[in-house]
Amino acid sequence: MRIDILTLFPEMFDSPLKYSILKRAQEAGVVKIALSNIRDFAADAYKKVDDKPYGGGPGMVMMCQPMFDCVEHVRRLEAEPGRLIMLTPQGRKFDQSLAKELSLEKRLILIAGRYEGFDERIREGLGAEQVSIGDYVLSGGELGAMVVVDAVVRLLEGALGDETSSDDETFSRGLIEYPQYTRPEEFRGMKVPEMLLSGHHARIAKWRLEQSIERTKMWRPDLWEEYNKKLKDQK
Ligand code: 6GU
Repeated sequence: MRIDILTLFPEMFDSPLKYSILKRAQEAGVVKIALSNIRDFAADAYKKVDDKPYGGGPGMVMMCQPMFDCVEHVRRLEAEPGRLIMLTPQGRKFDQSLAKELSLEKRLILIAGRYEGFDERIREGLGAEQVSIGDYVLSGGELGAMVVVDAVVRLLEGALGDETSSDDETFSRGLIEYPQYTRPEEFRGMKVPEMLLSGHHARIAKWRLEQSIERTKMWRPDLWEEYNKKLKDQK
C-alpha cells in the first residue's frame, strides 16, 4: 500500500512513523508513506495557504489552490489514483470496520487540515471523502491521520509479526478483549485465574469468550447491543 499524507506540518509525523509496527511495516515494504507539505504548493511569495472566510467569522480557511495543486501533484506520482480522504470532525466516524475497508485499498491520500476548516470546494472539487476520529475537535487533522495510518497499516499482510494476528482482538469480532496475564502467577496477592494455568486449550478458549462477553456487556453496552443485532441478522 502507498499512503500519501498532505499536511502543513510534515514534521509532526516523524516520530509516530519511526517506531514499532509502523517502522517495521515500512522497512519490510508493506507500506510506503510519503509526506507532502501543502505549503510547498502556495503560489505567492508569502507561501499563503489560508485566508479569511467570506461572510466573516473567526479564524482562517484553507485555500483551494495550494490544496488542489498538492493533490494533483501527488496523484501524478503513481498510476493508482487512490482513495482521497480529508480528516475533519465533520466526517464519517472512523472505526475498526472502516480501518478494515481502507486496508484493502492500494493507495490512500490523506489530507490533514488546519485552521477553521477547508474551503468547501476542496471537498466538492476533489471528490474527497471526510473522516473523523471521534466527536471532539482537534486543532488539526494530523493526529487523525496518524490514527488512521496506525489502525490501517497494522491490518496489512505482513505488518504484524508472523505469530501475531489481528483476527482475534478487540473489535474484530465485535467484542472487547478477554483479560491477559503474564508472569508471575501471583503479584501483590493478585492471582492469575486458575483456568489459564490448566493447559486445557478448549476450556480456556471458552472461558476467554465468556470473559469477552461479560466485559462487553459491562463496559461497552453499546457494542453488546450491536453484536446481538448482528447475530440476529445472521439468523
Ligand atoms: Cl480527523 N480532525 C480534526 N481537526 N478534529 C477532529 C478529527 C479530525 N476527528 C475528530 N476531531
